[in-house]
Amino acid sequence: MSKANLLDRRQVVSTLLADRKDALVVAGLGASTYDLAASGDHPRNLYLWGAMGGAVMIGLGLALAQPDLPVVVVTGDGEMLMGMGSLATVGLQKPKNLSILVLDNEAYGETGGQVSHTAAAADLVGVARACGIADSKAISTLGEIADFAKGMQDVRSGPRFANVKIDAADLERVLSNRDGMFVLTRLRGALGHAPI
Ligand SMILES: Cc1ncc(C[n+]2csc(CCOP(=O)(O)OP(=O)(O)O)c2C)c(N)n1
Ligand SMILES: [Mg+2]
Repeated sequence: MSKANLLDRRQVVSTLLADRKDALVVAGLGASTYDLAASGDHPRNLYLWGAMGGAVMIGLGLALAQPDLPVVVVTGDGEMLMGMGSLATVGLQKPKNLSILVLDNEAYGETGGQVSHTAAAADLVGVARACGIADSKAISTLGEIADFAKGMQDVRSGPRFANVKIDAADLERVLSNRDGMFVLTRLRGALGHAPI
């Protein structure tokens, strides 16, 4: 695909979450968290301001704890590369309600746009599939994002993984609440649980 056709990350995330219903959403640190905040704050959003490499493992924990709710992880290629081993655990556990979407700008955008491994040989779709996530694919259109969003509502057909090549533009930061306890307590409250 030519660079001109690459998707805008904010459009991807707002399309993904346009009809999110009860979904729990985990965003990787940095730009994915800004994208999630830009699509609208929500008590079922879990923003990561750190924990690079932890997004899928956190999503997996939520998915196993809440098997009747859709859980979606939206993260960057750099974050996913750091937490690549978590795909092996997802492939082992096969949580049917977990969906993972990687926003792949082939760069560590947050820290200055250093070129990432996905610009060369690293194929995250191939890794996810080889780890046992059979429903793993590359996505390149908003229509496919909308289909992925429909799929993620089916808590009996996952896990699923998709990698979408996105425009590497460095967009204005939309900041979510940075207090981790607040975000976590709010999410627990939305699920009917008392604060920790
Ligand atoms: C353990 C650790 N190493 C490095 C960093 C610095 N860091 C923060 S965001 C980031 C890049 C994230 O890249 P990616 O997930 O691809 O997100 P993008 O900004 O490109 O969307 C890095 C290296 C960090 N926060 N934690
Ligand atoms: Mg990136």
